[in-house]
Amino acid sequence: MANLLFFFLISVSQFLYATSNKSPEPFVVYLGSINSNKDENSYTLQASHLQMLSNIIPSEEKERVSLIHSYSNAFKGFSAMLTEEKAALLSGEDAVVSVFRDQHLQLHTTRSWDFIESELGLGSLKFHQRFPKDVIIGLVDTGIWPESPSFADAGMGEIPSRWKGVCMEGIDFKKSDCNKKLIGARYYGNQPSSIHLPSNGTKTTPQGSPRDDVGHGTHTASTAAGAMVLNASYYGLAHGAAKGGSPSSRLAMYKACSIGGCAGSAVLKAIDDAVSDGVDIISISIGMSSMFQSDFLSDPIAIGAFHANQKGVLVVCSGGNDGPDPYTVINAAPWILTVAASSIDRSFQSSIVLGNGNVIKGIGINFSNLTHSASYPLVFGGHAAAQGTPASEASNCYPGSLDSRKTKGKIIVCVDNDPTVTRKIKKLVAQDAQTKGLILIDEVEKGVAFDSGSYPFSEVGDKAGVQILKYINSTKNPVATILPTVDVNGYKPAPIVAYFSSRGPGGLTEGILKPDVMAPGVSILAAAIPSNEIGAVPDGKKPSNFGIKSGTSMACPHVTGAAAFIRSSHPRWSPSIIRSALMTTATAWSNIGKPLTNSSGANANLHDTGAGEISPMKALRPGLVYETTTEDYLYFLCYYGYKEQVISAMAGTKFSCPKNSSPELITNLNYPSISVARIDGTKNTVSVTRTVTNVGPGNSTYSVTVEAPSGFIVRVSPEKLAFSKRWMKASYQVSFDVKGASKGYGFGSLTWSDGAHIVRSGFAVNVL
Ligand SMILES: *[C@@H]1O[C@H](CO)[C@@H](O)[C@H](O)[C@H]1NC(C)=O
Ligand SMILES: *[C@@H]1O[C@H](CO)[C@@H](O)[C@H](O)[C@H]1NC(C)=O
Ligand SMILES: *[C@@H]1O[C@H](CO)[C@@H](O)[C@H](O)[C@H]1NC(C)=O
Ligand SMILES: *[C@@H]1O[C@H](CO)[C@@H](O)[C@H](O)[C@H]1NC(C)=O
Ligand SMILES: *[C@@H]1O[C@H](CO)[C@@H](O)[C@H](O)[C@H]1NC(C)=O
Ligand SMILES: *[C@@H]1O[C@H](CO)[C@@H](O)[C@H](O)[C@H]1NC(C)=O
Ligand SMILES: CC(=O)N[C@H]1CO[C@H](CO)[C@@H](O)[C@@H]1O
Repeated sequence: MANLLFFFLISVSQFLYATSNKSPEPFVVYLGSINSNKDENSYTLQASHLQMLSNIIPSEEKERVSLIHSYSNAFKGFSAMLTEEKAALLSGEDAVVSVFRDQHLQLHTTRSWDFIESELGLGSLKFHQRFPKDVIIGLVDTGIWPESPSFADAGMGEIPSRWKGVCMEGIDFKKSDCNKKLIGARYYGNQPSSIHLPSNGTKTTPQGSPRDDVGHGTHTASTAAGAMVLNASYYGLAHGAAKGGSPSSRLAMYKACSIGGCAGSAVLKAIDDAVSDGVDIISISIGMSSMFQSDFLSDPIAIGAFHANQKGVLVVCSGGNDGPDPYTVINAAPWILTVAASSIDRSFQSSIVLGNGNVIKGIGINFSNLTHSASYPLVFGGHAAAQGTPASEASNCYPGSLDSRKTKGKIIVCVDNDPTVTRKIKKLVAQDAQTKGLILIDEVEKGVAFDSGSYPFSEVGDKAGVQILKYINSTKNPVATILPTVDVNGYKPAPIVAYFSSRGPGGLTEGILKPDVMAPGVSILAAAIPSNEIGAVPDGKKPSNFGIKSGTSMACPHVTGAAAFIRSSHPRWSPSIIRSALMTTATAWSNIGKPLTNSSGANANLHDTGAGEISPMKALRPGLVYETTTEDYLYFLCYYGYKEQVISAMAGTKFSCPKNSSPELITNLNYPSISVARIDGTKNTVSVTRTVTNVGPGNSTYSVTVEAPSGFIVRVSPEKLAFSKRWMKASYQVSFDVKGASKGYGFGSLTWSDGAHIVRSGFAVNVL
């Protein structure tokens, strides 16, 4: 089904291309690495980009206007308005690696899940600020609200001299809005107004300012590195000290996105600038839809991240919100740290008291003024249909389906059979029908608390839903009330995989196990822009400085913060060492000591969780790490099937692929996890090589244990690895014998330990 839809959309879009090839559209022309031997710099490169354009477009004047961005810092290329025909001409040139349509990327938080609350996952860990090393985090996002207390710079030292970034002024944004915490801010002109938007944005974005008018960038930035703010809460909920994962780190905001999303060409420019400004880590909570996954060479985030990585900059990305179907994870290139989202151990309960005395634990955030003592008539939406409307629509709280004479002053119960009508819309429909409150029955979404502002709301699962409907059936005058929201800490089990979190395997290659790790992404409290939405601010209160949001967008900056924390203590560690440390120390267990589960309570697998929930403290001392070099990634590109000429352009130097390059070899990339894309029935075994580097005590001996799925015989050779000094490397082989295994993916892990360190690698093996 998913595949059919995929092909259908591809052919529709091809049809659209065919009909619109006459008018110019934004394209990205990617030219590979900068060759410093050839005296390539910003000036010479921009001139050569214009030259390339003028060679194919006759008029001098026109091409100047049509150049949108010139990329000349971390890699080279440009974006420009081109017709399909000119784009095809350019892609035939020797110097050109790839030419692709500028794409529309999405923010990885969804409006329908909007705000929710909780203490910051990492903020709750007691991070010490004793590590002096400055780490600079760059975020490619919707901008920043500099007045937020999370971006105060009290106690921060001088800005490191290696910083070359700027604080751009713009509408409602002054140089003085930057400080020693927020050290840089840039914005990019071509927000995707020229690109087709999926829907009509509700707000107009002032163009030309680093200021955040969406709230996404402010939230992610404060999650990664917000200063400690005492007494933070969302109108009293989730009260406590809020701070980012690495409160001592600096922030630089690269605003390439607005409420409608981001232009890929602007995201590329943002990465190009961030690398040359001197950031250490780039955090990107955006991406393309999993329906339109592009090849690595036409994916702006993959291209930008490749070159950032080449320059020693770690790129952390959200994996997307298109779960729980498989093959939905994006930003899954092997040089990216890809993040899945989990719940945390906090829940927002908004209990429902039925007239028969039963109390049902619902989930929701409300700031209503209903009182404990009074109760209100209860009505099922399906029993309150407007004339001529099917009960099935009314039971779903569809727009226009309710008869307000039957609902006025009552609490209404609706089901959620149709994901196209969001909770926000159902709430508006119920409010419009003059109801007192809404009880929504939704097994899947109930795990992600919905913020209904000042309107009473609670959400329950199927079981509790049946109980409520039975009660309504059982009596002539059913009544109920919705009790105040309370935040429940120590909620168990936690973490669990968020239902929306995108799942592996990756659509482009199954030879790399993705996502990499999981981090909190449900009901996250972090800095917000002041809300001007009607009904969002409780009566008599000032708009909150904090807000609650959900999405892999929120999970990504938790990992960014954790990575900054590790880097501040190990300034020499490369991006791949930091990733390995976070992966091999991640936990696969919940707070009840059981394996991680998904939101329906079934055991989660590695395509849901990656290596598991990050444990930043343990990641400081991983013992052994799997290093992956730029050269390894170039081999990956060979195995994936690109031409040597293309790979050489990306490398910035002549690169030769092995003769026998084939996709099966991707499994041998020295990654901290293992994925075997296919073992066919005739071969039965496959052997994989890995090399570990000792970053722990010099003199240590590790031995291996394996957890294998039934029917698998997994052998590791050698079974012991002895190290006599730090940075010493050792290799081992794993063989998977699947003669007795059932078809499909089997999951397991192998763990090296010296008694003090536990170095765990998950494996996924697909038996055909
Ligand atoms: C978007 O909204 C604007 C103004 O509200 C309107 O002129 C335009 O036609 C709308 N576009 C689409 C695609 O609906
Ligand atoms: C926190 O807020 C409470 C009431 O909102 C107030 O009484 C208290 O003094 C505040 N504490 C700090 C440290 O600001
Ligand atoms: C709650 O507030 C609304 C207006 O915000 C008011 O119309 C209503 O009467 C109030 N209800 C109670 C029970 O106080
Ligand atoms: C409630 O009663 C209706 C018929 O009156 C029936 O169709 C429905 O299944 C009942 N619901 C429950 C939950 O018992
Ligand atoms: C949880 O996992 C089970 C077993 O794999 C699956 O049937 C179910 O659909 C999953 N639920 C979600 C929400 O992913
Ligand atoms: C390393 O460990 C071995 C065995 O525990 C011990 O014999 C040896 O002296 C140690 N070497 C160093 C340099 O600590
Ligand atoms: C119905 C009701 O009592 N509303 C509650 C909504 O949540 C706030 C915050 O917890 C409570 O103060 C209200 O009483």
